[in-house]
Formats: sequence, structure tokens, C-alpha cells
Amino acid sequence: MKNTGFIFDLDGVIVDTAGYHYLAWKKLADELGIEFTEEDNEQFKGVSRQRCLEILLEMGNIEVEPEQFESWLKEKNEEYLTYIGKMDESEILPDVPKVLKYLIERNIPMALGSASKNAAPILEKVKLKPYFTSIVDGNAVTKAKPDPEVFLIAAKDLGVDPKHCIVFEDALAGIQAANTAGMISIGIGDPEILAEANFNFRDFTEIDNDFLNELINLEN
Ligand code: B16
Ligand code: MG
Repeated sequence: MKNTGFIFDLDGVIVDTAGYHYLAWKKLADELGIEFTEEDNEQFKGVSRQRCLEILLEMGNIEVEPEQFESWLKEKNEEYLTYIGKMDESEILPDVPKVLKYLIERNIPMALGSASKNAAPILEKVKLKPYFTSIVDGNAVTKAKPDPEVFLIAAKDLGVDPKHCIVFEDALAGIQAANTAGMISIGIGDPEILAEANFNFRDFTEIDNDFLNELINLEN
């Protein structure tokens, strides 16, 4: 039988930490006198911390020295970590554990492929870390999505041919990264935004075992 691997993004797929990112960015934006709304926060999804701060400063027409930039990055992350520290299993998105259990019972190797440098502690807080053979996060990559690097490293770690990898993603850049890697992309969220995905679902409650079996046995 063909070896299939499953790769999951974190924020927006397994847990919804976008609200915490928003609160932490909003606090910094307020300090800097930059208007920052939840709508603005949409463009931060799936984007690296560094790039988020660059965008925020562009919004406020602020230019800074590298040292100040690093200090604001640190400040934002420390605020974000105060929220992460309080997370527990109740914040796992609906039916995610059901899907992870189904796959692990069938010995399907799974990896995390996230832009977040906080991915491992978050998985620990929500007690899902044992499901993943490999965690490829913002510390492991040099190029951000839509570059396929994160997913290609995950495939290598799993020992699975990229064309036999299935990627679950909530950000368009992530879908594009999966497609460029030659993987099967599954959009979780708004099907219009994620129209480039091979398959689309609003969330995991729409994914049943028949579909998972189809993915496991997909001839591609
Ligand atoms: P951190 P994902 C992404 O997670 C978030 O969607 C994005 O908003 C955040 O800026 C990025 O992680 C970096 O996070 O500050 O924790 O390193 O969707 O790629 O799992
Ligand atoms: Mg995401």
C-alpha cells in the first residue's frame, strides 16, 4: 500500500489563536498610535511574526532601527504568550481530535506545518503533541508560505513522497505552498478565499471517515 502523510497547519486549523494574535498586536498598535482592526488582522493570518510587524509599521508609516524592531517583536510575543499560557483542550477546533484519532489508529504519519514559532508549546497546552511525528514551525523554516519549504520539510520528516501528502490549511498562502509542493491541498474556511484548494470544507465537522479513506487511498 502507498504511504500517505497528513500535514496540518496550526492557527485556524487545529486551534484558533488568531484572536490572541489580534489582542497582542492591537496592544502594540495602540501604544504606537496605529489604528488596527480585526479586519486588518485578517491579513496577518499565516504570516510570520516579523512580516506582521513590517505590515503594521507600514500602516502607521513608521520606520525603525533594527534594535527597536526586535524589541517590539519581543513585546508583542510576550503579550501573546500570556494568552497562550491559559489555553487548554477546550480551544481545539470542533472534530479535530476525531480526525487525528482516526488517522493515528490507522498508523498514518502526521506532521504540523505552521508559521508560528510558538507551535510546540501550543500543541502541548492543548495536549495534541503526541499525535505528531514531526513539528515544522517558524523556527525551522527560512522561507515563509507561499514558499513550499515548510511542507517539504514535513514530508521529508515523515518519509513520505510530497505527492502523497495531504495538507490542511486556512490561509491562501498555505494552500499555494501545498500546491507548489505538489501535495493535495484542503482548504479549511471560506471556500471563496481558498478557491485554489483541491478540496474545501468550512471546518472538520464536514469531514467524514469516507473522505479520509478516500484521501488515504488517493492515487495521484
Ligand atoms: P508566532 P499558522 C501563524 O500560524 C498565524 O496564523 C500568524 O497570524 C502568526 O503571525 C504566525 O503564525 C507566527 O506566529 O508569532 O507565534 O511565531 O497559521 O501558520 O499556524
Ligand atoms: Mg493558519
